[in-house]
Amino acid sequence: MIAPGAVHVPGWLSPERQRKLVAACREWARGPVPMRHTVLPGGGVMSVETVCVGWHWQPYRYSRTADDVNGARVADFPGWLLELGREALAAAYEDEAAGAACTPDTALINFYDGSARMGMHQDREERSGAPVVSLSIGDTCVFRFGNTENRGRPWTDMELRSGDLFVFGGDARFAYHGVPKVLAGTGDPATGLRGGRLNITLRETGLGGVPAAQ
Ligand SMILES: O=C(O)CCC(=O)C(=O)O
Repeated sequence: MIAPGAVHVPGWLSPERQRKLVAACREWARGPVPMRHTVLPGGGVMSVETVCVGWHWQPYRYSRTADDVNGARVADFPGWLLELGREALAAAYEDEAAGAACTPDTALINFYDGSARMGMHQDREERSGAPVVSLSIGDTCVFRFGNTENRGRPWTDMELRSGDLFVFGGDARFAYHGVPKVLAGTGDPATGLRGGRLNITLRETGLGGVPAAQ
C-alpha cells in the first residue's frame, strides 16, 4: 500500500490481457473520436494523446459527445471493461465487495511517447467518490503520487511497469498525481505496442442518469 486507499499491484495484467487491451485501444484510437492531444482552456496542449470510452473527458467536464474534437459520440463502454474494473478493485483491495460496489462507466486512455509527461493534478470531474483503477502497458514510467492538499510534497515516486495495476480510492481518491518521466524503450513489443506507454484509467463518473446531450 502506497497510502491508505492507494494500492499498487505489480504485474496484475497477464500478457494476454495486455495484448487484448492494446488491440481494443488501437480500435478506439481510430474513432468515432480519434485519439488526439487535448487542448487546455489556456491554449496549452497536453503532451499525451487521449481517447475516451463511455464518457468523453475534456478539461474540465464529461460529456457523451467530443465537442472539443469532432462532435461525435464516444464509443460505448463495454461490459468486459466494467468487469475488468471490478476485478481489479477486488484484487487491489482483496475484497470482492469493493469490486461489486463500483460501476466504472468511463475509460480515459492516454498514450505517452518517450517525451510525454503529465503534470500533477486531481481526478475530480467525477461526481462519485468511487476508486480510480489505473492500468499500465508498455514503457515503464515514473508515477508520482502526492497528497490531497496541493501539487507539492509530500509525494511518493514509484515505477509503473507494463501490466501494473494501481488503484486509488478512499482517503487517497483525490490525491494529486502525475507522470514526470517515461523510460523510453523499456516496453516489450509482444504487448502489441511497438513503443511508448499506454495508461487506461477506469472511473465511475456518477453521471449515469444524465441525458446524453449534456
Ligand atoms: O498515466 C498515468 O499513470 C496517470 C494518468 C492520469 O493521471 C490520468 O489519466 O488522470
